Amino acid sequence: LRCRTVYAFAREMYPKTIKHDISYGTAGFRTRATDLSYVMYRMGLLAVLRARYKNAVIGVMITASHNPEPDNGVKLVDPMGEMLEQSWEKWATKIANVTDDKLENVINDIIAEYNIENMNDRPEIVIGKDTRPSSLHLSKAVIDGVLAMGGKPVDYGIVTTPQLHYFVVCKNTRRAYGQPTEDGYYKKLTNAFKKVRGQNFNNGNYVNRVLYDGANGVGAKKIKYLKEGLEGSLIVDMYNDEIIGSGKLNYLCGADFVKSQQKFPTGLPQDPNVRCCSVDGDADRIVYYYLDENKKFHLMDGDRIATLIAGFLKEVLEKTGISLKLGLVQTAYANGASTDYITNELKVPVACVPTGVKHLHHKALSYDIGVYFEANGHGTVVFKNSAKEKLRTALETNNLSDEQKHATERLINIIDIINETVGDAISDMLLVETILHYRGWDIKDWEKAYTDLPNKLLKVTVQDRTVITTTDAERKCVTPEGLQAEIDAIVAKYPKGRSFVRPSGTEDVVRVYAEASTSQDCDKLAAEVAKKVF
Ligand code: NG1
Ligand code: ZN
Repeated sequence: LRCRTVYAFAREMYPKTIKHDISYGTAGFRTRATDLSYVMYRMGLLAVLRARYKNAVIGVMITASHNPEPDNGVKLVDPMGEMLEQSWEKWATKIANVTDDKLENVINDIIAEYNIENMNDRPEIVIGKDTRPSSLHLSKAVIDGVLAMGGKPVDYGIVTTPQLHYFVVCKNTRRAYGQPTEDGYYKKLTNAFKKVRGQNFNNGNYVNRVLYDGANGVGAKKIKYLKEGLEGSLIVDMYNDEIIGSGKLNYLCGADFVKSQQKFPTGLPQDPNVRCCSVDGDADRIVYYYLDENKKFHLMDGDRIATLIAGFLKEVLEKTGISLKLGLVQTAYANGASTDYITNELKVPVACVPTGVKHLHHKALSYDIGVYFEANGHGTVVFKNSAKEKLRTALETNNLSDEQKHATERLINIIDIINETVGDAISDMLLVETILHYRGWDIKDWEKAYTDLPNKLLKVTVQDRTVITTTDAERKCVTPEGLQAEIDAIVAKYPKGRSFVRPSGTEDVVRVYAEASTSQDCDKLAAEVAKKVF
């Protein structure tokens, strides 16, 4: 009977209306919201199958992050907060593209492939959505899919992507990670933050006030609750908080706008030397920035957040006297100056992996403490369970000096400020603020660590972007044959030049990245390489 419901619903309520295929990429499915109803229904079905196979709670997040408001998207969240395992991405793509009359076959194929026998189990599927007007009916489609397949939908309503990851992990760890409620999330973060900050809210050049650009999305909605928990320890002045239906989501504001345009967003007061930050449309990315006395814009992107965090963790770790392996993970888009600084000044091991959070997260887990950030501001810190254990045991055995004890306590509290399940703009903001406060730094002090090399990111539209394939963490092209040699020859002409091209995983474009010692050179380098791709 259940199966009949699955297919009857599919045909009658959520017929496949779009002929062209879509594919489950680095950010799940993402396209115009009007094309997504049947995809959402089918993702509800798939989530239940995945949950039965893993015997765990699975998450479904409805969002198109930094894309314009009329777009939407969906991604599945695996039991420990990871992105959907790669081997299931192809099933997501298959189930989304099959015609209504063949849907049953694909579902049977998945059941057979993974030998799913517990088809009567009713696993929980945790569902969240961003503030896009389309998210409401799309989440209903997911819920219908979950119900039709016999799962139990748990609808968290409008939440940030990282909140949803947090709920999934809380549920799958039987609350060891925290309470699976929004209130539990805010309490965990703000309690740890206040503990580390202590009674002195300001310190040296640090003042406890930040201007916050909510991108007119969920990040604006949620900061209101966070602020209550902060109890004045940090003053978050919010801007761009016109939420549902304003049509302004991510428009001329938000982390993606600020990073890719390298511009101050609209909607914030242009006061000189004031610390500002912007989050994106689902609040999983953050960048900091300020305008100087001459209105010149200065950006502190994901690379700079990563180096701030890694430098701090290294110092505190040394003070604990406990030996744990700290490492940092970047992608090819990290500014070369940041990589030099981490290697030569911080002397922290740094790895480079292909674009996409799943690659960064995975690599970070190979360290005891792994810091990972994409240049665009998506990142977090992950701690191995054994590392946490080691810190706690050291504290309990009580043979630490006072300095070692304070450092160990500090580190343990800081773990609770961090959302380890995925990059989280709100948690990252609290972490950055904690470190700046600890150091007594204003935003200019922070910027002094190193100087970014001028850099440029271009999009080139080509007939078929898949003809470009890459290796060496996307830094070198394998095909088309000869392209890499041409890029090498161009790059060699520019001091400190670096450039690479790769097909985007989220848009139908090829991305061209370039950096060089001057912005004129950088522009020329990017243009020359782009010409070779076109
Ligand atoms: P693509 O479109 O594959 O470059 C973009 C970002 C990634 C990541 C994903 C997912 C850049 C250059 N690329 O991927 O870092 O955030 O979107 O949202 O920023
Ligand atoms: Zn996002």
